[in-house]
Amino acid sequence: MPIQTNVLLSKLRTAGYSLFSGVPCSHFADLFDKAAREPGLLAIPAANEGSAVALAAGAVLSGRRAVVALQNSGFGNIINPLTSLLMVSEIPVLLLLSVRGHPDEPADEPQHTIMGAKTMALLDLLSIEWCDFDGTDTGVDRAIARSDELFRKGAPFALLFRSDQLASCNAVKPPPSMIDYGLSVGEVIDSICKQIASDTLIISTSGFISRELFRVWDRPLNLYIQGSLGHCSAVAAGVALTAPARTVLALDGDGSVLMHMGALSTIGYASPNNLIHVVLDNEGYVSTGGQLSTSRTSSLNAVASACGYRTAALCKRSDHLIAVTQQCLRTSGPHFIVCKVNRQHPPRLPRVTSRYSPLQNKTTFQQALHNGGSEPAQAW
Ligand SMILES: Cc1ncc(C[n+]2csc(CCOP(=O)(O)OP(=O)(O)O)c2C)c(N)n1
Repeated sequence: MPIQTNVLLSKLRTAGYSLFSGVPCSHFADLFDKAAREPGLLAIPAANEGSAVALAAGAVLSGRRAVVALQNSGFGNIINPLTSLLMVSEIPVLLLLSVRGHPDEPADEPQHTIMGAKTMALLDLLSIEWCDFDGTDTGVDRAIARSDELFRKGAPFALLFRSDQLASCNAVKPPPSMIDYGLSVGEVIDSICKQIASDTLIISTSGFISRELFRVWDRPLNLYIQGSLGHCSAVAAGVALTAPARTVLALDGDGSVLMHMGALSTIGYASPNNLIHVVLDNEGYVSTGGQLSTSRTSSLNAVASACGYRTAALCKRSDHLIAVTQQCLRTSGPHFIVCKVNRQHPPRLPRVTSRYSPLQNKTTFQQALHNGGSEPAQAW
């Protein structure tokens, strides 16, 4: 039996939780939106799970109770602040941890396999007490009561959620301004793919953006990064720096680029002149249900420019995007293009994994890269 998101949030409020942060998961489709509307709860979307934990720690230091919601793929992002700040200093937070890829569940996407099987073991290894949510109201009460006891001892507690355990899993309705952007992700990818040379290497980020590239122009020179959220641009920069004769296109999302924004500084410093970094900015986490990101209040192109990219542009219209892409193709990079996009995708967007495992995609990409380039092949 699922529990209503509202019920969960009101129980947390009653127990004294007044700060909510985290990074979404599709298991938490409306949790972030409802938390933002919950009276008395300060709900702040974080760019990275680690910063959500740190934000929560700050709130606890000033006397609040804080809860952080995250997917188990973001567990790796919190291990450092959890162990080296919260646990050693006895700053307690409650974690709502969604579990993707658990071996008991129907097969999930391959990027979840290892973390799905190891989440509980990792929590045990770190001596973090946890319990599996049983889907009932009393299950929440019990978890909150146990978290209360651990709060008094300064220890964290994790409540684990599986799919369909939160009832109102409706897609979040974005404010109208976001729907108004003329271009869709598919249209932007189509437009750019029509302009680039056929041997351009494309590295795309997790979720719908990779699935759109796969739908629009699947080819061996595409590397679809379906996990490792936020690392697409660094992988692309690594390829660009070591295969300087090739043009490399990174197709990133706003949630993704925000998650590891330090990569922009690395790229500006290393300055691969053959890199074009495109951010498809729909101002939210559309792949996990459309929760808001913080990109609306951040000028990503200004950040890229300040980090040392040679050019940085903001596009909202097709003709401008074409002109900017042409300019990027004619001149030395690294280039950065933020393209504001709406949230429309075709129904039944195909999954990359319907055709390739991550290993097959990597092998095909690597072979295609070496066949078309001047660098010697190194297979592993
Ligand atoms: C470290 C980590 N945290 C959370 C997730 C869950 N997740 C998968 S795709 C996604 C949304 C990415 O948003 P964005 O880059 O803006 O692309 P969009 O989905 O909006 O196209 C999230 C949060 C994840 N895969 N990894």
